Amino acid sequence: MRRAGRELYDTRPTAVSLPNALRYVLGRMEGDDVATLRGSVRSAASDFTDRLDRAQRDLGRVGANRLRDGDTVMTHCHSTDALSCVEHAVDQGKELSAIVKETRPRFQGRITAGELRDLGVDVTVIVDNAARRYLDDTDHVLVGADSIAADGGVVNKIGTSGLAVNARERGVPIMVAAQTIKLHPDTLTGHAVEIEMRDEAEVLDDDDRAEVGDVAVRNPAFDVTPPRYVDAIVTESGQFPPESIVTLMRELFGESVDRPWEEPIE
Ligand code: RUB
Repeated sequence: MRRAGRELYDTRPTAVSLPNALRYVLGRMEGDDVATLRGSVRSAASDFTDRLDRAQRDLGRVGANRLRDGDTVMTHCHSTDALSCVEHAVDQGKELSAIVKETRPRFQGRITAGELRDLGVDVTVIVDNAARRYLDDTDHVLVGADSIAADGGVVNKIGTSGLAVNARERGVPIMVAAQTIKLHPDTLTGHAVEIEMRDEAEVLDDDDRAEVGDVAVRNPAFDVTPPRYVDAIVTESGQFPPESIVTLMRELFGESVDRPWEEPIE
């Protein structure tokens, strides 16, 4: 299990939900024989997924309270936490519209567009570069997070920070929907969140490359939105101004953070 944990840990460096999940499950692994060990892991994994489902529902109820009937939200990427806020608002009988950024290079915005439409939301898809133009028609920017740092910085899909700066300039509030599993405990001790760099072929494929020629390509998957551009972080424990998220982080993790996947394999 620890070996599998290490392999999982190494898959993606930015989203902290993965190490936090490993912390939860491997930290509860106990027993002297295989059957007991297996049982403890299975039961921890099932508790964990139940808690996730509950947290997403609770968070959705909190986020929905910020949305009024007739509001338009602008989204970036695809976040199930952000969608939970919209879903609960719709359940409360509010009619909502959404302006959905397509989110190059992997177009996760298309998933968001389809799911919002299925919820009965009036959806308009735009290219990422059109966001500023449509901010005047927007009541809330609503995004998720891959990690939240102790200073309240929000790590999310590349393009979130530019959207937040533009939204602030247009006076549109920025709401981040993020379960507490997105709080990054390593940042309590000064570590920075590593930003995943992805394959350049996602930006220029072989045909594009043949046309454009020998140029450098950079494809960071995430960026950091400084806390001053974020109005509220909505969690299952209520909403927080980004600057006070550190209090919640200390409550949940204390000062020391376990890394059970790194413990020696006997
Ligand atoms: C996904 C992404 C999402 C957050 C939040 O990036 O940036 O906004 O992960 O999602 P990628 P959720 O597609 O590269 O994984 O709220 O569902 O956890």
